[in-house]
Amino acid sequence: MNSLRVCNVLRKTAVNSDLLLRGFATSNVLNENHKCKVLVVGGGAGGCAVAAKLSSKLGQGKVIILEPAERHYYQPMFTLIGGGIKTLADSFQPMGKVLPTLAKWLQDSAAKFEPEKNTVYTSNGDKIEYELLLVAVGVQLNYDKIPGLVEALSIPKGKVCSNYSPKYVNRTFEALQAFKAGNAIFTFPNSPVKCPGAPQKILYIAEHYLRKSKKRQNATLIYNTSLPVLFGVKHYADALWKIVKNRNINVNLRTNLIEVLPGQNKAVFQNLDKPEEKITTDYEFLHVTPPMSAPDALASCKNLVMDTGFVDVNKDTLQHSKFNNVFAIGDCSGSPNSKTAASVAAQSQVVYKNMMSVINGHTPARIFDGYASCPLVTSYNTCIMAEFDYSLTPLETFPIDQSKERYTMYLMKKDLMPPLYWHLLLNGMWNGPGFARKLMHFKF
Ligand code: FAD
Ligand code: UQ1
Repeated sequence: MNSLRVCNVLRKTAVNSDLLLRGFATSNVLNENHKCKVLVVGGGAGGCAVAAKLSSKLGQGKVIILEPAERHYYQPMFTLIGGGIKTLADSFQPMGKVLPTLAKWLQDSAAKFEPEKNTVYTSNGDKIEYELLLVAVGVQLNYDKIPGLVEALSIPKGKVCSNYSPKYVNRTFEALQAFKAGNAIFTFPNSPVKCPGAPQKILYIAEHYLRKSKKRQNATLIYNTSLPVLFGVKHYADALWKIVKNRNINVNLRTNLIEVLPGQNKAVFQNLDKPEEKITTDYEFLHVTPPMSAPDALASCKNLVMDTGFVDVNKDTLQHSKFNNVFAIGDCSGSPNSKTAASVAAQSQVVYKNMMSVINGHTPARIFDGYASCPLVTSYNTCIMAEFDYSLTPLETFPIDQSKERYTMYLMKKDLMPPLYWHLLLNGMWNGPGFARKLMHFKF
């Protein structure tokens, strides 16, 4: 057990013991001071990938990863768990198993960023001084912002579910199986979201599930989205509109969930274009995508973030606009790309190369093109593989029309992406399909 773990044990003991509490409270003996070349805050997809690259270049002990979680989840699998295609146990690894061994893991969370002093304070009161900082804290799920939702999600075997959290994702397939007849409603919130395709992937999987289980004729499927469009990229939105029409799914744009009444099985929506207009709908199944935001600890450091709370970076280099020694990756970045693990893959090489440039006294030169990919699962055997850039122009890897539903793309999502994530991305060896795209488009 290292000294940090000993300290953590002592800290927990101190909470329970008056004697210890009084003994330690007057001194700082429990708080540690750490110094490092690079501090990576967050050991999710982006933090882990870049920490792997940096620590293998810089060597043992140069990189600290600050990450509180015991488990690292492969979140893109949550969609398939909701459809009963994978299990929760398939979706995670112990954090200690995925973080790079050459980096030092502090199992704690960032409570306060002080970029002017190159310092981060942790929730346990430790101080970490760095030369370079990578912010990779992802997004925060704000289930509590919708009155009645947390209560609805706490009802055992209830009708309300959400693929977005490992705490709730198992409820989705249970609720689908229990569904008999009535309204099945799927929501998209009035906030930035990670994987903006995921709220409708579960809609299509559920629709197919209801057909397979002969319950479809008793169900009314409703997709209520806060957005003014079905999908942000027209090429794929055109294909998705055909699907919802053919499969008799009701889509309500600019319609935002504002309250759940679990006792009455009713959901209240607001028309975002006419805020005084509220619509209350009965549900027998309700899949909620929660409002999301930048994590509080990050958003409260006004010098680091934009008005939205996300890190204020140059969208090309992902370097902070004020602090040259600070970078961001992934969902917490304010760069205007869709928040996906596929973007993280493409960003990871840009961020790594640009951080190494700063370390070597050069100006960052690598450019991120805004690449994002969203495998839009449309049934138990089809998927539209959406890929696009900052300008929302398709940037497709394969020399075929990817707006078509395909079995091959479904297999890629289900069977190829998980090992690619665990073995390549997290070890710093997957920079997205840019290379394959160039190769294939040249070849054909
Ligand atoms: P995360 O992977 O979320 O990691 C953030 C880490 O920061 C976490 O480990 C967290 O514990 C840690 N952290 C938080 N606060 C602090 C703090 N204060 N101090 C220290 N650490 C902190 N992407 C795709 O490309 N394809 C898909 O098909 C896809 N489907 C998805 C489906 C669902 C249902 C969901 C939820 C996501 C999906 N995504 C998909 C999105 C993808 O999972 C994210 O974009 C990706 O995980 C972002 O990586 P990240 O490192 O930015 O954040
Ligand atoms: C991808 O690179 C990636 O990162 C690991 C994902 O996250 C799981 C994806 O879902 C997708 C689709 C990509 C893009 C890869 C290809 C081959 C299109």
